[in-house]
Amino acid sequence: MKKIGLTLFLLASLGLLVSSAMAMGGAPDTNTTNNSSPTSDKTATVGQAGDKYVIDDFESGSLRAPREWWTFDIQTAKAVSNDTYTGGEREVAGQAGKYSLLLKGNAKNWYSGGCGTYLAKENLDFAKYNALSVDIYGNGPGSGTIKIELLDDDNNNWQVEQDPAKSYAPIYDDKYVTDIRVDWQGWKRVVIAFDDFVDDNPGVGDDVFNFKQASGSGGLLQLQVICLGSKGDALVNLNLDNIVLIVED
Ligand SMILES: [Ca+2]
Ligand SMILES: [Ca+2]
Ligand SMILES: [Ca+2]
Repeated sequence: MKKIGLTLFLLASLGLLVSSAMAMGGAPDTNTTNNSSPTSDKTATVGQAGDKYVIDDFESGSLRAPREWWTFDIQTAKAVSNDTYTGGEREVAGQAGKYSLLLKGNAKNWYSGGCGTYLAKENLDFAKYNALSVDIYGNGPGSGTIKIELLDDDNNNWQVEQDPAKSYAPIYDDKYVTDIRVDWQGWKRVVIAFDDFVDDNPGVGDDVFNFKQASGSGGLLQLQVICLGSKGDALVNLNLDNIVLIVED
């Protein structure tokens, strides 16, 4: 299994090589019309909300504002109406609001592309959070696997420098990853403690979670989501919503 995982990762990295030139291009702003959502009372939230930090709930219906996402390689990455995404855990479905992020596309050599966003802002410290919560709508077995990446700033410049010769791997900063295999139908909330993320580049960065803004470091800089097929050429088809940094007991 280890070998398969490694191969998967290498293939995914290979795909990133092709992708990264476009990675900062931002998402196509696609029209999504929706006038009759049953949960239309929900208002858009991005940012601090009580003891949570909402990275995005997609209620603006846009990947450009208030939060800007870049997308790469994936055939479809856009905010879509939740009208047809209603099943699964009742509480989670009830909190999905009007829109979620659809990630859909055929994998090539397992890799199907993805999206990312820059999180760091002056005087916004993520150090108190210890887990990531994300609501995921699956379409049953084989919906795909998402690799969530968190990158911190170890050389104090508020940027992630990448090496084009090494699949755009970070040169100075840590990358922490976790994989979520989506094989369920409907909405489900997945909570991953930061402790369960794995350092993807031991020896690069300082190999410590430095999500705090300190000594010139921007702390936690960015989040990326990479989509992988359940088979080498499988269709990835899932939705993300309510991507939130939380404090877990
Ligand atoms: Ca939503
Ligand atoms: Ca840096
Ligand atoms: Ca670090």
